[in-house]
Amino acid sequence: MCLVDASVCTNVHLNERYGCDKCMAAHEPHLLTQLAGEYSASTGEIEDSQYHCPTTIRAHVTWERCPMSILHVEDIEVHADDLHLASASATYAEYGCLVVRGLFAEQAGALLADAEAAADTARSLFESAKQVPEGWTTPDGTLWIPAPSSFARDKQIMVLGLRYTTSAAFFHSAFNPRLLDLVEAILGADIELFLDGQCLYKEPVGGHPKHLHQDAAYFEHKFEGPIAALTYLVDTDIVNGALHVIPGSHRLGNIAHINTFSHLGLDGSDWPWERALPIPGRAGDTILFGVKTVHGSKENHSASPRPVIIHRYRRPNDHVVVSATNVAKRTEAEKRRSEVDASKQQGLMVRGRRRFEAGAP
Ligand SMILES: O=C(O)CCC(=O)C(=O)O
Repeated sequence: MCLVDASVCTNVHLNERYGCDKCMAAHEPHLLTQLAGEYSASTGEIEDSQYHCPTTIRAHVTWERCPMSILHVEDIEVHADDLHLASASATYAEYGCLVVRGLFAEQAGALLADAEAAADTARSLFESAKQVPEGWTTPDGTLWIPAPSSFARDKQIMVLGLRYTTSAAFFHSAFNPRLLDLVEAILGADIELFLDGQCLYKEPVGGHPKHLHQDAAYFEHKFEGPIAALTYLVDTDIVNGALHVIPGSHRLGNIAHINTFSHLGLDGSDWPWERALPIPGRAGDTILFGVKTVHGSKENHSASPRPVIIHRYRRPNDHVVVSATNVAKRTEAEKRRSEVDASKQQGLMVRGRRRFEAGAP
């Protein structure tokens, strides 16, 4: 484990760079992950003992490092019609997640119609599914994984072929002004889209679980990484697959993942579902979480599908350094982290401008 020695880094100021002696990386102090103590945004100082190097993968980290996991949804919840940007972004910074009730209440119906049309298309293309390392894909870009034995077919939908390039309603929803105001309060004035939108679709009566995980296992970033804004398109609860989060887990650095049925996930014995906070919600409710915030969702046991859409936003100077969907690919990708060409990763700007500096990648 690569820990930054507090005797060296206490009272480091925001605009200085701190080099970790193990991995030799230079880190902005405010990006070091706290294991204890507080980073004070007002003084720009780190005020306590040990800080974790963000580029190291940590093994044997369990939910017990995360005392904030035992919270109520109300502690991380705000309402879109009564949004106070400063306090909402402070809640997000503290817990690594935020529930915004009603943010897409007006658009949820149109988005659901497009999701269901995309699901019909995917099912109509089922016979042409081709095998890929993650499962199978149909020509519309839907990702399928093995179905439970109770299904009539051997494959189930996991990621639907609903993206910015296939649905105007979906693309348009990425520009939701209240969402972007909130993302701006968290990330700053310049914001780009990361990837082209995602729709996770749990089919009825046994649709897949997504094991607890950090998105950083799939796309680790150079800096703080994207904010995900996941929106329920139907009323969602424990029965049909509510998102679970572990508030405060974003402070634990990159945790080692294992291969699971639904790709990379945390070891269930270290990260039991019981320690995660389920977030029931109405169609149009949105949950924001960071790349290191532990989250996931159980099976859909209801008689109807459970789709969610996800927009991801990041600072334009940020980029992926490690990308993988299983442990073997991750191990290989970690060896090539310094070879990544950030200039090939530019997303569409949704706020502000892309800034170029001489010598910057
Ligand atoms: O479908 C869900 O509820 C979970 C989605 C998720 O965890 C992810 O995309 O990272």
